[in-house]
Amino acid sequence: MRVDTNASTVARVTPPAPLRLDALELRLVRLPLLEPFEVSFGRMDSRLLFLLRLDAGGHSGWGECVAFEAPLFSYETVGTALHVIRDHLAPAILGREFGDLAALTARLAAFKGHPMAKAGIELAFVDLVARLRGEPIARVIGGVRHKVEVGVSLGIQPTVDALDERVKRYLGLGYRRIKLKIKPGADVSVVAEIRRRHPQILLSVDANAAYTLADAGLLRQLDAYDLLMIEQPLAHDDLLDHARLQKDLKTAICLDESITGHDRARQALDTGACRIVNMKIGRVGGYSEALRIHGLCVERAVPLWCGGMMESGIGRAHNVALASLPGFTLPGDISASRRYFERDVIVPPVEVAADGTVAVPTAAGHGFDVDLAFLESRTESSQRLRP
Ligand code: OSB
Ligand code: MG
Repeated sequence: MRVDTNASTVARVTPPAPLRLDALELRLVRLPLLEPFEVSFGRMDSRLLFLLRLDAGGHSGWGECVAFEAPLFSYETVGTALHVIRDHLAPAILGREFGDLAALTARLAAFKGHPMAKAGIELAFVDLVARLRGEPIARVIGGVRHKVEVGVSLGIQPTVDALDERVKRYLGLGYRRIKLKIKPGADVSVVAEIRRRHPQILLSVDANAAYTLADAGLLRQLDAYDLLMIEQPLAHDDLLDHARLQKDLKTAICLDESITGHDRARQALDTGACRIVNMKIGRVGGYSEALRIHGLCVERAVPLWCGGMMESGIGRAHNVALASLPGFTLPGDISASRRYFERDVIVPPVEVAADGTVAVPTAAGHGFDVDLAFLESRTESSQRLRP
């Protein structure tokens, strides 16, 4: 398949008529996690969700800013995103007309960095455009699948038995790939034992930047366990050391944190820093950049999959739409709502079918109803921005 990566030929996300943006609502909602989630940089017991509603001409679209509370994944936080959106991005777009997504992206591009803040706005814009067109987001962006394959990301556990109990649970639910979070001291021996107990499964690990090149010997030991990939072993902003490491590893490196946009993805592939790409719309700054990276990966036949940021159903629904694009060839970290939350902010919740897939919604926009009463009951703060 040949897909043109020229930005101008990426699917144009166009409303029926130019959209004048009337208001932007920013809402912080806290949901408890069903169980704590531990990764190499820390542990979370609840998720502070940052939801955005963009209004235009009496219609609205929903987005989610996936930043965490602390700058442990990347430099962004809920606090920095709130500031950047309220004081810079919203004033630049509210009261203005946009003929398509590219125009919105161009307007936001003047501001350096802060991809998760920008993406929150782009998500709401694309939901709004799709609703106005009466089409699901997947169709608007060029999706081709009716369902997407999913895997699960399992947090670090106190014992291998506790981890294995979860591996079995999610395999039993149909999930097609198991990803184990690792950190120094909880890596090779854990992977060895899970692989011994499950010789055939699609298995990967994610270090969330916990190692350095000095650990190359340890990371090479992972080559013995037939892993699909090692995700982000080295620093969050590194490419060059990953390229050196990849030369010495049989296992494919997948970059997550390091891929902050299209040019970084291109540089990663040009230098051999990774053989697989993790896509997160938030991390790369929104749909426009995500679509360009998708085109790049298709053009170069690089395996691509959709990562997750423990999103509410709103961000999750956007991920499902994105993963319906043809270049998403590996199972995504797109779990069911109940993998993290007892109750989600959308109805119905996202469900994983017994065959390890999530259905791509066919209703307009992101395809779900937002449970406004529940949202209101869990809201810690909200503000409505106007031109
Ligand atoms: O690196 O993908 C990651 C969770 C928190 C921070 C970083 C990551 C993750 C996950 C969970 O792996 C993905 C999900 O289920 O949403
Ligand atoms: Mg990751």
